[in-house]
Amino acid sequence: MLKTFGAAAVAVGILLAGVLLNAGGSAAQAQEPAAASQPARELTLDLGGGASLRLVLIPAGKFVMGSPVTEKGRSTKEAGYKIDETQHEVTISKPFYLGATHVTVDQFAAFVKDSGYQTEAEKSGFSVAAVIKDGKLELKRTPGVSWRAPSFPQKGDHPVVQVSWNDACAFCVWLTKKSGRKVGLPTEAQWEYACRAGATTVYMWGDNPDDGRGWGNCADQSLRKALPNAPNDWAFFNWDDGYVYTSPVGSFKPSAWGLYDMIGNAWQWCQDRYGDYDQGPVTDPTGPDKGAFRTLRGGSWWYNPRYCRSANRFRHMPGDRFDNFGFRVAAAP
Ligand SMILES: [Ca+2]
Repeated sequence: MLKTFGAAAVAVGILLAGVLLNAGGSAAQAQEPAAASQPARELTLDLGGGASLRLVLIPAGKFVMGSPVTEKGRSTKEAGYKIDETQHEVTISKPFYLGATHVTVDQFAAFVKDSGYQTEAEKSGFSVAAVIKDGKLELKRTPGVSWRAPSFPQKGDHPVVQVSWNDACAFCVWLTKKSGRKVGLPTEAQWEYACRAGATTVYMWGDNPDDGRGWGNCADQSLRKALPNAPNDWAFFNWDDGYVYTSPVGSFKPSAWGLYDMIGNAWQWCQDRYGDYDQGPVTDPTGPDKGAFRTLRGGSWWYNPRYCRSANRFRHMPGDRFDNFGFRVAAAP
């Protein structure tokens, strides 16, 4: 289900300078005193206007990225999918900070207020809205839809949506300037490492999607009730998380590493271009050098168990934005 992004709302946006985080130790800020001790467990960045953004320290370490061929829901050639989750060992050589939650509407508003930035949806005057009508979810190119007005009500503590990869990078460039600290989108490897938080199972809570109650806001029974006429092959989690659309960030259980909503709520843009993984063991991979698509992770409020797996990969053009595309930021210690 839910793979039907037919109308790719491609807007060629500003091309931002790379905001890659883990390319090396150069990410550390020169003006900071050489730390004799470990970086602090948490970091809070001031966004101005009373808004702030909290990040948690993710330790350096090693993990197996991707999924075993036996994993239920994994892409198969038979199902017409690309095999893109080949398991390989990844070393994350340095600790890094990752946003405890998605960037919220209020946090994004602080950026817009300070910078005057207009998102790609705003500049082009339209976006693709996810509209529930006659018991079905439809994607419609709609004038006036943007992060300020997605196609459902949101409050300030919900994840900002209708933001493109370019928009998310613009936020990171702004916050880098404002905070004096290198801020960017996480790489796919950083994201999956942090999502797993040591777990080797399909989901951070285990292998069974039905055990995920209380962990996040996905395509659950609330959404199912709103979509009585959904196609028969659409799958839903068997639990009810109470939300049809997005939920306030931090509403569900944090992971073992203190991160909220790594699965569900809104897709999270990652830095990398989409492509095949390296075959062998790698350290701090940053994705392929070429390729039009950028990656997203984590599933969202309208995505089913298959798409909410820790190893699942999703991709879109950097100008695309939808009612379930958001992001969280990473920062160097
Ligand atoms: Ca839900």
